[in-house]
Amino acid sequence: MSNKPKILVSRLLPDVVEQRIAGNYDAITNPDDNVLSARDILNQARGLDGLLVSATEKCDAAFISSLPDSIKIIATFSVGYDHIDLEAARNAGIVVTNTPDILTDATADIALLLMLGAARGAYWGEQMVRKQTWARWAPTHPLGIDITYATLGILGMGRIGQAVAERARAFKMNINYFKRQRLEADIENGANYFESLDEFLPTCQFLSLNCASTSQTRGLINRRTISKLPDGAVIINTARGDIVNDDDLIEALQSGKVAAAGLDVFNNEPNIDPRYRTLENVFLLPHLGSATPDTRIAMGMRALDNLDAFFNEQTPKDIVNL
Ligand code: 8YV
Repeated sequence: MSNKPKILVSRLLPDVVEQRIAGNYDAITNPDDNVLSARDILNQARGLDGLLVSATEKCDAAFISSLPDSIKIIATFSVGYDHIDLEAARNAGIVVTNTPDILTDATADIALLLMLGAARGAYWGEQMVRKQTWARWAPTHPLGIDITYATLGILGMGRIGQAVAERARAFKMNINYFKRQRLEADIENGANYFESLDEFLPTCQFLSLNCASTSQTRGLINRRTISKLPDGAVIINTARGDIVNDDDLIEALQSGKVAAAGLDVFNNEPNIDPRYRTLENVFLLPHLGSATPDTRIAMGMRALDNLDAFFNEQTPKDIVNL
């Protein structure tokens, strides 16, 4: 019998990550990458020491309370951990870890792609070419929105928000941010701090959502907050879909109050609100924030570093429910 720790790995991970898992763990893996329900995981959980999940597996209080007592760690292959009930895990004596830092650049790159794509008509422009509705070039239409010298408001200026700001500086954007606590001046690096959301929103020609999904931020972008934005604002979301109220954003996109949106994340992925697909002024991506080979490998390695530390009786670097 192997004395390696026993884990379940919910999704198929990059080859080198799977190889490291095979070397160090007695693992139940998912080579076909089927989407596992909570029941599927629970049915295989007996005798396990830990779980390596991703954001596609909802670990709510009911799931956590049904896990065998032998499971002492849930490592998630994601920086976000809104799919895990941290308090239920803490109460069950389960450590939860995530994978911060290594997907910061890849996600910030996607935020800039969305910002440019939404503002300059990447969707409708591409449709014109592909559908052959590009009859002739014209000086007056169609036109996009300049990002250079515009004001970018960053909601949630953590690691990813700061990386978005760093990129936006190359476009000479004026950067404002809203966060619970002001950053140190060297990290702020010229960005203007707003303590009040209601004072921050009217400044945001571009609004980039870079906060975590929490009880304070869910539904934060709604009719009331959208009404505070300047007319013709552009909204970018690389954080989580549930920060946005879809009915209210779609209404604002239809009326032109919000001129365009760039969205990489949605409520109820992948079954998103179908109205988004019909809007010309949205640029949509299928949750690609961390989707590069190096980033996905680094995420897997980071999740394994946390598991290895835990099973070697060291403190994992990325515990999120202390
Ligand atoms: C991941 C993400 O690709 O890490 C996160 O929180 O949102 C994504 O970039 C995805 O969640 C994988 O678990």
